[in-house]
Amino acid sequence: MLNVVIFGAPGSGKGTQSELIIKEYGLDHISTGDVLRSEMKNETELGKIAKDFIEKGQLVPDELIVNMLAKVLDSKKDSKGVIFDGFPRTIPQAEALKKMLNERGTDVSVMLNLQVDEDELIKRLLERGKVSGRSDDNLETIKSRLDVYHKQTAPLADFYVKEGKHVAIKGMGSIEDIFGYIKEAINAVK
Ligand code: B4P
Repeated sequence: MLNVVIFGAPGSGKGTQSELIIKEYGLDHISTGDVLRSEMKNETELGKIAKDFIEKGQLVPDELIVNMLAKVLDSKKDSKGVIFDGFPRTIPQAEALKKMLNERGTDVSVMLNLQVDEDELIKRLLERGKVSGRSDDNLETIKSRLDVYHKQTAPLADFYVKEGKHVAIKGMGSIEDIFGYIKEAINAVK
């Protein structure tokens, strides 16, 4: 299986690039952000809990995310590979993902770390906020999301460096150029 983790700060283009990767490689897509937004829309128990965290720009607790992910992963049993978009976001999530994949006889193939300057991230998210209707795309929440990213998520890069899976990707410039760098990284492990 070709399992790709797409990683980066909020607004770094994980969702945008995932769509192109799916088209090119025929992978299944698991976006924890999308799953959580759908749970919120349907006002499920998980959605109600997640809403409080997301609106404050905080991460949803690991246990809830890991249980949610295990269920989604089981629904993709016959897949030729998965792109994990927005997951893992903490070390415990990365450890849980490794265990879940190993139990299914597979592992992460590559982790793509999108590198984007902070000013550009804020600009993109404010721009998206004008049309997305997302309650977390406002300046105050964006700032706390970036703070949470630096404290809880960025240290995860080292986890994948140690696993020998980490590839830094220049995430500034045109969407097509960035996708070109991503294809090089995926083709090297496929
Ligand atoms: P996510 O849904 O994962 O979203 P994101 O980090 O905000 O955005 P992404 O990087 O996908 O940006 P996009 O491509 O859309 O998370 C939302 C929240 O859910 C989190 O804050 C957290 O609370 C919760 N959550 C999710 N997963 C979790 C987990 N595992 N554990 C705990 N909590 C979790 O790009 C952004 C914008 O930039 C778009 O408008 C796009 O058009 C634009 N753009 C993209 N590439 C561009 C480029 N090259 N140039 C110019 N603009 C570009």
